[in-house]
Amino acid sequence: MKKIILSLSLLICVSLSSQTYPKDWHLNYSAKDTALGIDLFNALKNFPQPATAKEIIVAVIDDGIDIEHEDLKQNIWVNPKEIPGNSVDDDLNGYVDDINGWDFIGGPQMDVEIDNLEMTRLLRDYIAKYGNKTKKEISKADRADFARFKTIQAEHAKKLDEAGKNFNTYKTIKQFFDALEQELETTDISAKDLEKFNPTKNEAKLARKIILDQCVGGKSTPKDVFNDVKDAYKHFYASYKYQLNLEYDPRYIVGDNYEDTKNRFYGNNEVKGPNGDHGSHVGGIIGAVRDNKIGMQGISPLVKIMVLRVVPDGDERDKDVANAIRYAVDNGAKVINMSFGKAYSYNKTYVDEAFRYAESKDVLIIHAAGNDGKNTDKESNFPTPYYEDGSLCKTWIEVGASDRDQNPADFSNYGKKTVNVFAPGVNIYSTVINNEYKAFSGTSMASPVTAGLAALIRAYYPHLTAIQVKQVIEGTVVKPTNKVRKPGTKKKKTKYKKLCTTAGIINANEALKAAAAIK
Ligand SMILES: [Ca+2]
Ligand SMILES: [Ca+2]
Ligand SMILES: [Ca+2]
Ligand SMILES: [Ca+2]
Repeated sequence: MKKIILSLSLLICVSLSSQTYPKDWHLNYSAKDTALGIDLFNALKNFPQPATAKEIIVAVIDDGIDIEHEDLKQNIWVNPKEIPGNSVDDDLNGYVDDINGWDFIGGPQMDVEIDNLEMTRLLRDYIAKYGNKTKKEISKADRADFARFKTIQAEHAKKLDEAGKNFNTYKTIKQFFDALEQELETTDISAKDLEKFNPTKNEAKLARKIILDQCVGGKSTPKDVFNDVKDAYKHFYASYKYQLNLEYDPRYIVGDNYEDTKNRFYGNNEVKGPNGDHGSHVGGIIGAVRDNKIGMQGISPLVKIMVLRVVPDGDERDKDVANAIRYAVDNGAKVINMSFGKAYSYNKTYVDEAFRYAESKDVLIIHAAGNDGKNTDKESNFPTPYYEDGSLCKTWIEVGASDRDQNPADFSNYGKKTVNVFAPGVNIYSTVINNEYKAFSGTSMASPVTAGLAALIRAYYPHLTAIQVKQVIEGTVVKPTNKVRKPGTKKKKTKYKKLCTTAGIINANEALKAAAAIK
């Protein structure tokens, strides 16, 4: 599931104000401006592009990308051997008219927008298998499986209950806000003007009060609060009505035989999908056009973004993740970014096989650690670099998120054994659909900062293997030694060495220095 850290709960709404964060802070390294990013500007100055440099394809497995975006278009991968629009699979890779990548969650008629959480899909299968059987009726061989069923069932019931309550709360709040918007005829109003406005309806009066309370101190505008409420309503609507709904299964849209993992060839070639904000943001961090004086700057100047649409509003499916990995590897990607994750896996064996394939083909995999403020040494965030036999994928980097002060983000997952590095992931300004730009926070943003650096290193020093690039990035982190707030807690203190394997935050200048020294 892709998770942008939005201020979803209005009642504790603190709009993340992008104004207080310099737009390119994540590329800088300035204590004076409290913009402690990856020091890319110095890196590019200190290490000019070698004559042997070559363009690197980065596959972005996400919810789609706006390939027409003014600041992305030039850097979107184009399949050189495929003729567009002739309904022929010219390059014989199994995908018809795959010009910029592939959409694994689309069908002949439309695309999947919202899907279940994995726990919902697992529970549906378990109910079919065990129904109302009690523990006594279960054979010894099935006991462990049955226990997993019961755990998932209890967790699902709890989530559904919470989602239902939140949905009803926001339904009411949204009615208030809609009433106010109707009277105002806009949401684009200053707090000052809203203060002078006298709504007639009681509902609108309540909304006005909520908004003005949120705008105290000037960190949020009324428009921010309107948008927060709309986003929160949409979020809980999707989660209650679809993601957790056992009756809802959108896979018919794709039309594949879902259980048949041998067939990798399904989906459609339209890669933007119904939204694509998240994927476009991720793509921009890696490879927005650097020298065009518009929008923002990506990290690598020599990059093409391959678009693989796999992530719905809900949990991505293992089958699609595995097939996207194989597509990326077979069509030339040297780095794969995965800014998604989930609490349960449906078919880990199948995903493992795809990662083993990527590892064997020298492809680097960068994965977001997740946004639950939890320790992934104890609770997995799938996919994981650990194969079922316990061995480790050697070309994988797991990434937590840091802020402009080099603190770990309070939402970031961490793990002394399971997270490798931290990278900037708070208020990152980047591209979203329809030629727009927004600041998002999440390990979803920290992962492409790392993937961008990996792409830069592989572009400048193409003789380095994926394992060497991983070693370079991990071996050159900046290691803050001070005590920092432990993610997911209010007051607990910890140190970076307890949060990840390398004890630090990635740094482009140090990484290029180390990479240049490898002959
Ligand atoms: Ca093709
Ligand atoms: Ca074609
Ligand atoms: Ca599509
Ligand atoms: Ca630009």
